[in-house]
Amino acid sequence: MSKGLFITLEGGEGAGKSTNLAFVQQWLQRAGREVQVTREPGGTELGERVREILLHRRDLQMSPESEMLLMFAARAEHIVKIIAPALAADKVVLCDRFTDATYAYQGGGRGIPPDRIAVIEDWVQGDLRPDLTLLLDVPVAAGRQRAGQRSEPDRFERENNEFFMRVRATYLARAASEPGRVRVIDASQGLEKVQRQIAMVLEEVVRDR
Ligand code: T5A
Repeated sequence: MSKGLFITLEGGEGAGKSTNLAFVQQWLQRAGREVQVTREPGGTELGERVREILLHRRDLQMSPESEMLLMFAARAEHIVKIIAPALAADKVVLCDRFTDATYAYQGGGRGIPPDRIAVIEDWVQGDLRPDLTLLLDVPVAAGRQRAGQRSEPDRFERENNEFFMRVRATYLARAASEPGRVRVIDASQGLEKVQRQIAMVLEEVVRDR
């Protein structure tokens, strides 16, 4: 049986995903695992081009449905080229965002019904789902303040607080409905405390797998 493990990192703006990704990677490597780090949207040549359109092409208007389908187009390529082969080679795939982000941003944020997202999820992913999702949770105002230090906001970062409150609520609802897979990390604390929480979850979930 494959020992591959699929771990995703999720959270709203300024939650600290990039900051903590390296910590998770190092933890896994110290535990003797081979790690494939990747991200969404992105991870492949096509995916990175789609990411550029989704995040940085301010001149392009798109409907919520087009936005969602572009996320899944990038994801389909990502699964075939990167994720599935790495899992088949018994690696740990550590992915910065995955389909929970589609439910949170295109579902909660843009208002696409979750059952419509689920249809595409099943079609594109088959039975592929993350084994573990670390949801870095921070109140919207605090997260936006952290993210606000960055110079040029992307297309999502220009949305208003209500949008990000819906995103956060959707993430938390998903965590409540799948508590075994989605572990909520209180990311409003200092970095040391955040990483202590992450290490405890990794210890519990990953150590023996
Ligand atoms: N998207 C994505 C969708 O809409 N649908 C989808 O299906 C998918 C896959 C992707 C965008 O695409 C959307 C969601 C996103 O808007 P992204 O690059 O993944 O973009 O998203 P960002 O939210 O911009 O992610 P980052 O990882 O770049 O930023 P974060 O999570 O905001 O984190 P980070 O680490 O850069 O931290 C921000 C600042 O906070 C500080 C850091 O030092 C940094 O300055 N910080 C802390 N400060 C104090 N205490 C802590 N505990 C701290 N943790 C971090």
